[in-house]
Amino acid sequence: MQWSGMIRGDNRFFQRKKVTVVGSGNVGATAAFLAAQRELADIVLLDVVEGVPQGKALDMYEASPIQGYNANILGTNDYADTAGSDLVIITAGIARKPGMSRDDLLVTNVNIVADVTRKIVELSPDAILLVVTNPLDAMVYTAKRVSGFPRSRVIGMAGVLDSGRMRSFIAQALDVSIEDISAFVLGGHGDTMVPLPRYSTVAGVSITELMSEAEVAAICQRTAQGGAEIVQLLKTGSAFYAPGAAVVEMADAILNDKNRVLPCAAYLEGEYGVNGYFMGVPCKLGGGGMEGVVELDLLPSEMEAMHRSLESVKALVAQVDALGVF
Ligand code: A3D
Repeated sequence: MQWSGMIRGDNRFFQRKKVTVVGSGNVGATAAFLAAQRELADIVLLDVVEGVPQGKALDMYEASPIQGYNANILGTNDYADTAGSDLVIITAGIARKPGMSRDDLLVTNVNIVADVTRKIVELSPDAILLVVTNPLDAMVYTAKRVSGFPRSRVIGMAGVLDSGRMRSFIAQALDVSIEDISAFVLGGHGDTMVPLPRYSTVAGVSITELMSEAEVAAICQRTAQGGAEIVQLLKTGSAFYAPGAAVVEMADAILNDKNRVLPCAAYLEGEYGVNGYFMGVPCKLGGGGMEGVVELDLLPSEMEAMHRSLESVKALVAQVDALGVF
């Protein structure tokens, strides 16, 4: 058999959209694998550790004929390979272990995220940055400050994961399909996150009409502690399957310009009475990134919970500012 006029080698790579995943640990590798399986883009997996991104990328590529997906996956330690990325997912940093809160990671991770962001934006000035590293609200703030990108192109992942956890607990409690459940968890990605039962529904019916107050409260409590529950069980690190899936849900909305309405950490400019901080709010997510904030009519008690959560975000941001990394 003979082919003519074929484009080969380097020219063939990156005809699709290009996604870089920085950090080839648990979340990064899971997100890369899920994104490849959905054929969202060609993927560059980068890490500081030599061999690991290369090994994981090759392993994923070797799974492609078995699973039947077309995506090039490159593992690297060299930022030159990330040039011209459309979307960059930042998962680099340390994860928590039992007894640690997300906030305990701040000092180590702020330097890592600042360094990664500097190197990424130099070679991908038009990219959309999707930050995952914890403490999320402070790390996405760091990426915004360092990159100088508009708010549409710096987004944090947290709400999709937290809402996913809430949806799974609702499905279990009511014994109904996860397909008919939606949920919204807003606020910061910490113990003060704000699950919104009124806006969490089964086939459009609020769970406040389907469960007792005590059952709703138990679900909200388990949602807010969802990350710690997994850390307690794993003992060596934190969750990665659901976080990886949440990242890919957002990547899909962006790369395929879906205009989904998803809870994301967005830089607020007056919405919800917040100015100059990242908070989890419903956003329109499409080809331009964070294309708009959806302002829900919150009850005074819900608004109070948002502002309590804002206080913890502010405390984290003050710590970042005090470290003088910018
Ligand atoms: P882990 O499996 O330890 O992977 C982190 C990876 O980052 C490792 O492979 C490191 O080698 C790599 N790394 C460290 N420094 C650098 C650097 N300067 N440049 C490039 N790579 C580097 O952790 P994980 O994947 O489980 O978690 C990663 C981060 O995501 C942690 O901070 C977690 O807390 C966070 N996380 C956030 C959520 C949210 O919902 C926001 C969920 C799950 C995990």
